[in-house]
Amino acid sequence: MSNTSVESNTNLTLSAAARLRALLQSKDLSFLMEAHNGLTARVVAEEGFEGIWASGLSISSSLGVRDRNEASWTQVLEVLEFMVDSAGIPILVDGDTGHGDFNNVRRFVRKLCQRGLAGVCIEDKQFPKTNSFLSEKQPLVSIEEFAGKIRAAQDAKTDDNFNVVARIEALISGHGMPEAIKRAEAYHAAGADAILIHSKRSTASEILEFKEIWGDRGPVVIVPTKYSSTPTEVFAKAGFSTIIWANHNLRASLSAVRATTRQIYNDRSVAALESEIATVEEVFRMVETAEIDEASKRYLPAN
Ligand code: SPV
Ligand code: MG
Repeated sequence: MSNTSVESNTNLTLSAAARLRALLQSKDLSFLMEAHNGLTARVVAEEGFEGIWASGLSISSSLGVRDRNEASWTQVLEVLEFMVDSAGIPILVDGDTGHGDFNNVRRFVRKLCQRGLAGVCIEDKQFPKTNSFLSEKQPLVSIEEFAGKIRAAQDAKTDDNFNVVARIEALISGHGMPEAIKRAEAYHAAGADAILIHSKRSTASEILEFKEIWGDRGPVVIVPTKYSSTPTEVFAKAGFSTIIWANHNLRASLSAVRATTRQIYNDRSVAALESEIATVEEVFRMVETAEIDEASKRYLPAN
């Protein structure tokens, strides 16, 4: 566990957006770890990650709804605000399609800037989106329409360092490499700070081919969920900017909660679990409960 605290992280001179920008632009491979609420954001920061992926799949699933814009964007914003408050490291928001047209994108981006989010990733599918691993041939918006959304996001941001990542779904939707490259060029020209090329193949061949053609025209972000067995070194060598580990805390939580609930139900007792699960003291520590006692000394009357 790294020695991080919300206090020390938020006091760094660079804004969260500037720190994410540095990660995206760094020659070294960077990593964003998924979180979906304030507590998981805190875990990710404590374990040493330099940035967070606020996953749409994970946030919506943790709310018990589908990754299909069922949670409204203001409901997502509420979750993001808790994450910013507890993380202290930059958060890249999974902005889905931008929650509508260019105008929704503008309002969403302004709100993300106001709440201290470091960047947004928007994808070139149609609203309401559905998760990329579901169904074939999901419809895309035109290149022109999506380029307009990127320009709208860049024009709307109120922090110059806020990052706009353009996510290409052409490979996911079966449109092939030439279309993916064409889209990357258009989104780059429209001002995207980075391209996220998504793939649902079980090998990395597709995204490696994309990177080979794309070269070093701008940072490229990948999400190795389906091609998870490819060694990370391969991505580093190919010159990718950033890897997103997109949903693993949500999936780990689901397994742990399922196993715990099942065991308690079957045992009709919690005795066997006590040594396996986080202590109540650890929960108090994670949310800095002791700080209240310190503050009480400063702010409450002595008697
Ligand atoms: C998410 O984490 O919500 C993503 C990544 O968008 S994926 O689920 O792979 O599409
Ligand atoms: Mg998503």
